[in-house]
Amino acid sequence: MAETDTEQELDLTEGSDRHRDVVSRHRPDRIESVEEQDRSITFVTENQVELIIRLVTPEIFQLTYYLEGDVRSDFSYAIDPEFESPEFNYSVKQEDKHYVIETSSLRATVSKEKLLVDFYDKDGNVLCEDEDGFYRRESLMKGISELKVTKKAPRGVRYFGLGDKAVDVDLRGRAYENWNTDSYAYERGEDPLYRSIPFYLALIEDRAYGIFLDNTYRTRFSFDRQKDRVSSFNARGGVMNYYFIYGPKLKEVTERYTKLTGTPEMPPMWALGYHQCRWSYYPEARVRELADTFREKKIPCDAIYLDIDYMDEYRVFTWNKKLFPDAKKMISDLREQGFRTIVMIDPGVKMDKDYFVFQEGMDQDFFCKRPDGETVIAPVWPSKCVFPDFTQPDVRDWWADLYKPLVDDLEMGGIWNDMNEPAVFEVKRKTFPNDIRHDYDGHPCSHKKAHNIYGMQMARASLKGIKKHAPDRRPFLLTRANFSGGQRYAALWTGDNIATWDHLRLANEQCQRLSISGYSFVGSDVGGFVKKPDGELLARWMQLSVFHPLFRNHSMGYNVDGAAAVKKDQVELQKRNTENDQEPWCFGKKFTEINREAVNLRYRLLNYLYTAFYSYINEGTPVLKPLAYEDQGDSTAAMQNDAFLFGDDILVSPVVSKDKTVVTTYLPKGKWYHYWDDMIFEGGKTYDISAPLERIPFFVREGTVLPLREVMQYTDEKDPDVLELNVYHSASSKTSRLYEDGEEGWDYKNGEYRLTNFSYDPDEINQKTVLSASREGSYEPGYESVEITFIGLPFKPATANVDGKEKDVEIDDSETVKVCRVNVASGFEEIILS
Ligand code: NBV
Repeated sequence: MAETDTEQELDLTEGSDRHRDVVSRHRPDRIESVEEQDRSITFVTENQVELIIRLVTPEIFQLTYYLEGDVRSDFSYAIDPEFESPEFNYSVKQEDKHYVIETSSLRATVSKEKLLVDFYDKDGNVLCEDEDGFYRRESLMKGISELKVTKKAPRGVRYFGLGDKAVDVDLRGRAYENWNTDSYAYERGEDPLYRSIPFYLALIEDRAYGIFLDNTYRTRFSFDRQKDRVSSFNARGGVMNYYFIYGPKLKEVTERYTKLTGTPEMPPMWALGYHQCRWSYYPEARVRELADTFREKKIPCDAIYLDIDYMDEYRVFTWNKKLFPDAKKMISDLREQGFRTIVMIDPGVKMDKDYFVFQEGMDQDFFCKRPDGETVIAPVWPSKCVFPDFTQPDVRDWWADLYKPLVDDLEMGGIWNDMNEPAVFEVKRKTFPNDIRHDYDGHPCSHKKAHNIYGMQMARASLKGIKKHAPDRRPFLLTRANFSGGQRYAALWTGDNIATWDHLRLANEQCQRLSISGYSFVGSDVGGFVKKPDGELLARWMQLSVFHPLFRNHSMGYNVDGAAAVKKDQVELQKRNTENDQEPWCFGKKFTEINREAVNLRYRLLNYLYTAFYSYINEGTPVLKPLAYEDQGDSTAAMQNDAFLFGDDILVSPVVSKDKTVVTTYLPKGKWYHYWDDMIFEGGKTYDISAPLERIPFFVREGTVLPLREVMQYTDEKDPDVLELNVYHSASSKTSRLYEDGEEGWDYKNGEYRLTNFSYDPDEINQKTVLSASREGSYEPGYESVEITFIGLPFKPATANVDGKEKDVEIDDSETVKVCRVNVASGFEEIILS
């Protein structure tokens, strides 16, 4: 096995007995001792490599490797502090060549000779085998420079996940790095990007497992890159500490990883509405005009963003009074019109002795420092900046309180954290030097270790502030940089993309990938951040993003520095320039209509999306899933990049190429209803589906009860009068659910929610079908009646029996599908159609 490092450091100059550096390498040899305690089994080899296998759940094993003299700390930012290991049985046995650890789901063997670890399912099928296993390299001058585990990558194994990598769905054949990087105008394949999620999934035949490397240093994952059937993951320091997470379903692996690293709380419903952003909307008159245009044109919208220019020369937590003379009044007027305002806060604090944030931070010694104690000063928007060390609890508390005027006094709807990789201008490296010091919550370290979690800890501090100063409202926070576990704190967008068709495809792939990597509250800059889309590209992007959890149109626009504009008295210029506009109405009447319909569709689907969030938050189920998640034994499904699942029962086939009005799409097995015309498609086949400009093709799984909400101009415009339910007939039974609550505030945590479990039970032989509903929770929704449409019935019902009473039904017996409508009370329990 070739070493991955070079031998340079040894510098064996003839005649000298001194070396530039002294390197040592470690690979475990024979096991010398084994000890078992509290679900942890410790193996020590003759050359003093120690492996601890901790059984976290029957499906999750944590593997940690140490060497003699290592400091042991199990501190992790990624693992959800609320995660609890259950009680379960397991055994440890000794065989000829191995130790065998077994739970009800998973078996791991540890070879006596080389400490190689292999994983099997309970039937003995191979899941994952060490190739070379553990390796560590360190040197006198650099300390630990490589920690690595090498595994076999058998033919046919597919790899998924790893967060936001800008590549097709299967990761095989490449290596990827995790190092949070400001990647303005990134291209397909560019790596690393803004965030680090060192978690991947593998599918071997139809068995899935995942690996989460809980290490915040720069990490690298390689999936059969050299076509040598080897995969590996390594870190540039710290401890080799990874979790093996068994499925066997891909969905279960994602769910288990997500539970381990945590989920956010239910978002406010408005955050799932449409958002409009731009760099930057100013002055106030422009923001008001924007808001009025949405309402005039009847395009629903719930949130408007203010990018950096609202600040006083980019000083965070201040306002440019010339551009926004009365922010409080503007925000409250916007609220009256149904908009939430969201403002940007960056980590860089302007160095200015007359600026309170700088003064307070300096007085309390809260900014990041160099090893010898100097404060780090680096250029970002306000030129020279200092940076809070968000890894210090006191700093986070201070930062949280800085939000009081924004969220309490001004009742800001949400906060947007940008540039928190942290991004630094002018230097090639784009960020801090490696030797900057961080507290790391009482485990002091260098930036090498803290870089990837800097943005995450900023988001954590921001969330704390928003929650503390608006305790009755649900927070909305958007962040750019993050790390595994950071999904607990903030939604995220994929960064500075470009208005090209390939970026539309990438947005689709990146959002799917983030979602299966535990991060479901995601979206892209709709229309592209850099450059201007044409009407068609924007329309297709809007249509795709109807199905992305975060639906936000954002662009660079015609970007004139706000502060400079004020100085040069050019505010009017910014106001008037429309050259690069990409709001939904900017491409003529036809496209305005198409975009309005897309946003309307989003608002129709909000209850369904909200229910998908409920599953995400409570069960870790990803909101977006590649088709491999639908049928992982189906190799055609596993190869699809464009089509994806939205929630459990909708399959979306977006148009991601120019001039295309037909999409070729594979449908996995089962029957699927084309939403637009209720045509039924038999899965397991590929179809050409008509996709005129005004429509994105999507399909509903047979047997589904799909809630559809009344379109409003913003989510809390009024209580809906009715809820519609589309019931898509299937020959066999299926359950669906609908989660509802107050859509804002915390009452749902005290039981004020309503979870309706629907069961659709057809009896085709007797030409009968039953829809039943059972409910839990005390929430009473605002609507009183439910309009139910049964679609695709194979017979023509004569009556509906609703909770024991006969009711009229309305039949629409078109040639292709039989549709039957019934109106019932919102608390109905059973409908029998016969
Ligand atoms: O604050 C300006 C932009 C913002 O609009 C964008 O969404 C961020 O990703 N920000 C980056 C800084 C400058 C980018 C060139």
